[in-house]
Amino acid sequence: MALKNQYLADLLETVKKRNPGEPEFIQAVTEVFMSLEPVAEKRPDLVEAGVFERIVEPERQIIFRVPWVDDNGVCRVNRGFRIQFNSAIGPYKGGIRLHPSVYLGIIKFLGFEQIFKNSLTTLPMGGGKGGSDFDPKGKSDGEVMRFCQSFMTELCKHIGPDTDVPAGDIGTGAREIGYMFGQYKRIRNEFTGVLTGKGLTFGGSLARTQATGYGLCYFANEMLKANGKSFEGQTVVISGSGNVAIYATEKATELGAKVVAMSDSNGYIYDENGIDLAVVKQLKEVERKRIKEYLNFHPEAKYTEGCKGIWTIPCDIALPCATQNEVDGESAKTLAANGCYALCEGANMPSTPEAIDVYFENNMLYGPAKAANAGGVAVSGLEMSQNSERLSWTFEDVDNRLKGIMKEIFKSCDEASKEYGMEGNYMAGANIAGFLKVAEAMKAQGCV
Ligand code: NDP
Ligand code: 2IT
Repeated sequence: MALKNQYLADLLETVKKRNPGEPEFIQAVTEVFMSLEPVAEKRPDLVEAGVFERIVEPERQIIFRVPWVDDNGVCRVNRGFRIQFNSAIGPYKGGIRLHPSVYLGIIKFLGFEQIFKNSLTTLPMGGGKGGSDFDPKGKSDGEVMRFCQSFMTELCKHIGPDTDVPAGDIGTGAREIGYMFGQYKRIRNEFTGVLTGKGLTFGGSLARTQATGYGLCYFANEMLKANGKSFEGQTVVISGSGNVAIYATEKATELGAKVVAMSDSNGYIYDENGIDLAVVKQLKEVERKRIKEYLNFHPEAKYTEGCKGIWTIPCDIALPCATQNEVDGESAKTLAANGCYALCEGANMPSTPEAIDVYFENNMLYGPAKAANAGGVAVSGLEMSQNSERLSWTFEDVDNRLKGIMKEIFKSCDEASKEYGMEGNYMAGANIAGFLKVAEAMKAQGCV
């Protein structure tokens, strides 16, 4: 589908020319522009203020060398990134991805999405993202620590609790955040909430570990409720077996669903009795092993090599929680043909544009990432508040606030979709509602 609004179509061409070789970034911008066409028509003041031109250009892009010494004494080199995309409504905020596939285009698409997501949370956070092509898999704790220290040795010059507050993402969990926090504190000689997702003994928030997965289910629950459905008795397929997937499985199960499949980058398990989450937690959170080993505990389950086949498992609700573009048009068609009526995104941009078309063609309920997975960064925002007031709130308090925020996010998406004549299109609703708050702030602050 092409853009009908000439102004946005021309601007998209400029973005393509200015950012060659970054298909994921172009994909993210195209999707947002498609949703914003009615806004560009209705709000010439925002066009005049140059908001659209400015919002697609990062405020700052930092790329740096990350040298570290491996266990054999060999000097290794990775590339580090931090994209400070937009600070109109608050300090830059967003995770750090450590994965061999990381390059500028991935961090830019993630940073761009983060602007709108953070805006939707109702908390004062701008958009940013960072990462490296370092692969923590198969590395010793010592190697991971030396990498993290080297990464932070450069990054600490550019971040701060009122400037830019990184957090976890793929490959960055509590271990990595701990090492990075230690190095920041050592170099800057200050104990501040400069990172979120910290350990509970040094400023971390209760419920941050659970927040993205739980928040995803809270959002999905609102979407289901608004359409006369619920998780109760439903069969759910969840891709990934990392932080988001594990806590989505936990909450979906608590809400009455049966999760029958999970995956990692090697393959997927199908357990028709429902996934035994204690086994997955032990394998993934403690032992850092492959999902295939689930069979050692449940030989009656089935394991299949490769990721894509997970979407051929019949389900009512699908929750992709692994990575970008993991659901393509063909997988989406299979899901729909097998009776899947709702898909809610835990991962960032897990659906290709072709897949999204299929969801709408089949009247599936579609919960877009920016809204559905905002629970993680929302609780990061709550961690920042707790750090500022040097207090920590109870699990129940944080979880209740998270629930309230996800409810509010669903409401904003629903209302914006109605206001702009696209009722039930929560993707358009999320893009429009997320955009408008940032756009008003950018207009008010002038051409900066
Ligand atoms: P983790 O590193 O904890 O887990 C990632 C999971 O996805 C692993 O099971 C991993 O398998 C799988 N995976 C990663 N890359 C690929 C790939 N290229 N192909 C197939 N499988 C892959 O990360 P998170 O759970 O934190 O993140 C998952 C998704 O959720 C990401 O898209 C992230 O951006 C998004 N997200 C995360 C938030 C958070 O708070 N953590 C917040 C909002 C969104 P393997 O171990 O084999 O690599
Ligand atoms: O994609 C995301 O929202 C995250 N990885 C979480 C970011 C954060 O700052 O908690």
